[in-house]
Amino acid sequence: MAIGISSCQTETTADKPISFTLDSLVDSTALMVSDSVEVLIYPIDTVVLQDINGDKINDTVFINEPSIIEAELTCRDEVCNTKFVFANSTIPSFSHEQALGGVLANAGDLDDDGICEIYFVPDWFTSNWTGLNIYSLKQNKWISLGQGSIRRDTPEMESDLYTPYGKRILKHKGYFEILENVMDEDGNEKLVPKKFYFNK
Ligand SMILES: [Ca+2]
Ligand SMILES: [Ca+2]
Repeated sequence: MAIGISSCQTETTADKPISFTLDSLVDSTALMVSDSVEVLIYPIDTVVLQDINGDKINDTVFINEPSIIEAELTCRDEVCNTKFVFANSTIPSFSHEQALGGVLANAGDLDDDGICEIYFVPDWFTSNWTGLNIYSLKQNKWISLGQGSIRRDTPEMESDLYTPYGKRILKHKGYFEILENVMDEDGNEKLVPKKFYFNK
């Protein structure tokens, strides 16, 4: 039926009412297109990390979150890259994939080289399982020192399984530990220290 009407109109293109109809079609299409063009939002979070590089000046970092497509639970860049840019441009920027921003904080100087390590816990679309990542500035480059599987810090849960991030990092001579959430074979969850030794 629709095809019949369409071919009928094609046969009478010279007709004014039809050209009018075409114009309004174009107009409404234009309107639809402009309505569907979304404004891309790249949220930026600002965090002060105290003094990271030992120059006695607190260091500020801008956390550039990826732009997301909420309905699809995906990111426009496909890898959900979160980028960290320091206000002090002598500190290099770095990025972490599979992260919608997250918590970035000072982890203290874990290896006693005068520069503080930092930890990053990514945000994600779903789930309260995440990773605690330790980054260290070595030869002007941020490198990963280790990662542990944890649950998000959720104070209302009032359980050790939701221990705050900073308290999960334990400094020792020559190594550090991350308290991970681990399931044993009986399905019981507990905190287990995961050791990371410093390369010497
Ligand atoms: Ca500093
Ligand atoms: Ca250090």
